[in-house]
Amino acid sequence: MRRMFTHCRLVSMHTDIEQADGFEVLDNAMIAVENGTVIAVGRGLSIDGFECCSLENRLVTPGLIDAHTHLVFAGNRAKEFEQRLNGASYQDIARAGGGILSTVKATRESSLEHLIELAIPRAKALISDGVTSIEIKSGYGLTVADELKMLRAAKAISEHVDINITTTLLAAHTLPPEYQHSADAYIELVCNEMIPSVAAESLADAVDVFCETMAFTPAQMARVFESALKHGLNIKGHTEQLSNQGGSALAASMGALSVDHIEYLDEIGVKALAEHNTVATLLPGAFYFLRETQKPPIDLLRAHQVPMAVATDFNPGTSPFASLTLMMNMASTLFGLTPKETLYGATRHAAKAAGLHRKGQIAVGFDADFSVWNLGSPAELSYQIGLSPLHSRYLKGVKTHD
Ligand code: DI6
Ligand code: FE
Repeated sequence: MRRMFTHCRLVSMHTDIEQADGFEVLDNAMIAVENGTVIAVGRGLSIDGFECCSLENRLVTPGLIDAHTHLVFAGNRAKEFEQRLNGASYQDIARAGGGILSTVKATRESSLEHLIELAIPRAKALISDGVTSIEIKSGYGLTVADELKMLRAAKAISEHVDINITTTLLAAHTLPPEYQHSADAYIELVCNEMIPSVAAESLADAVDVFCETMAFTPAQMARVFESALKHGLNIKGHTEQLSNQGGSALAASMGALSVDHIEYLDEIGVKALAEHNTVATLLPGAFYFLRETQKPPIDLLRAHQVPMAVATDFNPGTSPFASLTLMMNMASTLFGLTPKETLYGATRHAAKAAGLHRKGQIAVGFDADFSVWNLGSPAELSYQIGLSPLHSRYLKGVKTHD
């Protein structure tokens, strides 16, 4: 299939962020696609041998990428939202057996089919926001069978809706009740049984760990990462969300694709991200919903030129928000990112965070995943919320949504 998209107002995200202040919008641009891959971009390309498709002077961006979600789960945590507003903290609720563990209980009790059924409308909500790729984590199973069930459910979503999915094993999310007094034994289970099973069945692209006083120590995280790396999986961390444990620097030094949350990251940590080319993934939904006051160190991240991704962290406990453009808005209003930084965060840098080397830009050699918008300028993407400006989406050059 050779297809030429004409009349694009193109925001390719191909230019390095350091090189330009404002958005670069190329009017009347063309995108040539062969077998799902972009083979030429620019003005005045020859259309010989191409099937032509005019995008009618609409704004075209790379398909948005949500690089951090917990889209597969059962139950909801509205009660805890209420408890927090009555004075309990996220940590208090977790200590009392609620929090992540209440979602674990509901998820364990659900069949694979039911988990898929619950996840589909969440994926559709992201899709209607212009998302073409999502990363989905496990972490609400915490047994070999239930973690595999979650990953199978995550992968199956793409059989029902047009979306590209990457999966991450987050078995080290919290300590399951069966291991309450033997964290190291649980870590052994993760390293010696879960990671090998997941790798053998190609059920995950990466392995994640929640490194926090209420979860796992940096040393335990390092053991999980060593096993992941040995099995050829990427690594990434939930780090410095509620306190500074030094997890981000350790994860970066081991080659993590990204470290996520990072409200409590210090300059030593920021320097480690810069040195190891690790993406800083900002999750403003969790910051907002937990009414956190400590902001991630945006100025330091900028000063050290650390790429920043923006993601939903969609989950029932700390970020029940299935809208990436809302997160882009929050990254601006709560953390001070410019609209341009937020679009990099939801495209090019998100691709890097998710290990998607052929996505996130509209450029030669990249997958032809793009979103077409009824918008005047790219800055408007994170400006108005709830008005569904998406016109259409293309995955590998094929139209998938109107
Ligand atoms: N940090 C978070 O914000 C999510 N996981 C994590 O490690 C929350 C997960 C949940 O509360 O269900
Ligand atoms: Fe998360």
